[in-house]
Amino acid sequence: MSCLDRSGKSTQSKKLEAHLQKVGYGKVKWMCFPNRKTAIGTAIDLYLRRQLELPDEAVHRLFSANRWEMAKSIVEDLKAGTTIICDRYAFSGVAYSAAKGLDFTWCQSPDRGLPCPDGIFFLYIDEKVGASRANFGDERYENAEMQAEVRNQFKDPRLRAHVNWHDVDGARDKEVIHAEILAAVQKCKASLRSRRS
Ligand code: NYM
Ligand code: MG
Repeated sequence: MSCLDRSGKSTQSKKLEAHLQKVGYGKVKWMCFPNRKTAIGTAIDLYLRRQLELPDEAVHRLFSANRWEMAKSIVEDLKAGTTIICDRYAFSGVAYSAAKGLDFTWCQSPDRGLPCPDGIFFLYIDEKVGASRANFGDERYENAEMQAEVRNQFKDPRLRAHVNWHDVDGARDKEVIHAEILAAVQKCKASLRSRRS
């Protein structure tokens, strides 16, 4: 899932994971980026909490390196038949850095070659809705102006090219959103199955 801050993506990605586990979907794994637990993730966490200053280009590369740290294990899990649900991925990396003024194509380049998701859910909310939600403003980027620019970047067709992209209105009831995501996941699974058979 890809999104603005406080759009409910963590809630939704965990709800999806719980549902798939419950219905016996096979092995399901939830993960998130940034993964703040790795060495690179520790630096990213400090940066987001404003305890470390880094040039925009450097932090962009760190976010990407944080995904590459996990790439091998993601591929192994997928090969073993595990379904991976990911709370943010490379799409957030490009949208947030491009929102700061970095060149869009330059931002895409370090993520080239990472495993590509079967479906992407972009939960969009008005920046005012995000700002009214709990804890908004604690971290770097959590201000209405930046969120509006990030939202703009998420509309760029270069981000959505060649991927199975879904825009999801994040201002609605949690259960309504969950049902919409679930229906799309089932459709995506059916089409993957028919392509493989
Ligand atoms: N973020 C996240 C980036 O700027 N680049 C990235 O590659 C990724 C994965 O980190 N404001 C930003 C978006 C968020 C922040 O993410 C932390 P979260 O999901 O709010 O913990
Ligand atoms: Mg956040």
